[in-house]
Amino acid sequence: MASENKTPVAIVMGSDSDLKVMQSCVDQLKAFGITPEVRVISAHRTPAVAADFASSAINKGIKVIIAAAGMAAHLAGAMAAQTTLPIIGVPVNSEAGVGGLDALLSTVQMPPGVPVATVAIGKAGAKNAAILAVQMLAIACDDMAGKLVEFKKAQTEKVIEKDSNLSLS
Ligand code: RP5
Repeated sequence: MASENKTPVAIVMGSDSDLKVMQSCVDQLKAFGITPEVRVISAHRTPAVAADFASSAINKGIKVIIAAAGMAAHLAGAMAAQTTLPIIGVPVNSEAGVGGLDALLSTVQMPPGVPVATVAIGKAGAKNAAILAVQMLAIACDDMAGKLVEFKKAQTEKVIEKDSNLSLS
């Protein structure tokens, strides 16, 4: 699903099998009015494409890269190695993995000087990656900042409603 449109957020995934997790990231970004560029790029299977994508991202107007992978999840780190853009890493619990802990450690344990902002394993992390990306964009965008305020307000109201509707059996 490569997009020609100029968008501030790119999502890269190590495999199309990661999309079942990353769809929640796409959906959350769309809820904020952002249609991300989405690519399948692998640090191990297509390393040259990964390096080229990361090193040319700034010139395409991308502001944040979200990178998701499972198993030996080096994609976010491979992105961070090639760009000064902020990279958000999403560890994926892939079928062949060991519960996502493999991907979490591979993503988060970056050497000093090459940070990856790592979120939780799986769909919760994928959703948070989208929100974190919007928070980064909101630093320089009042429109996004306003949408975040509305998002938080709606989230708070939902929990308050659940609290008042709680019925125990
Ligand atoms: C990783 O290996 C991918 O990110 C995926 O989570 C995992 C398995 O990939 P497939 O065998 O499903 O393509 O690189």
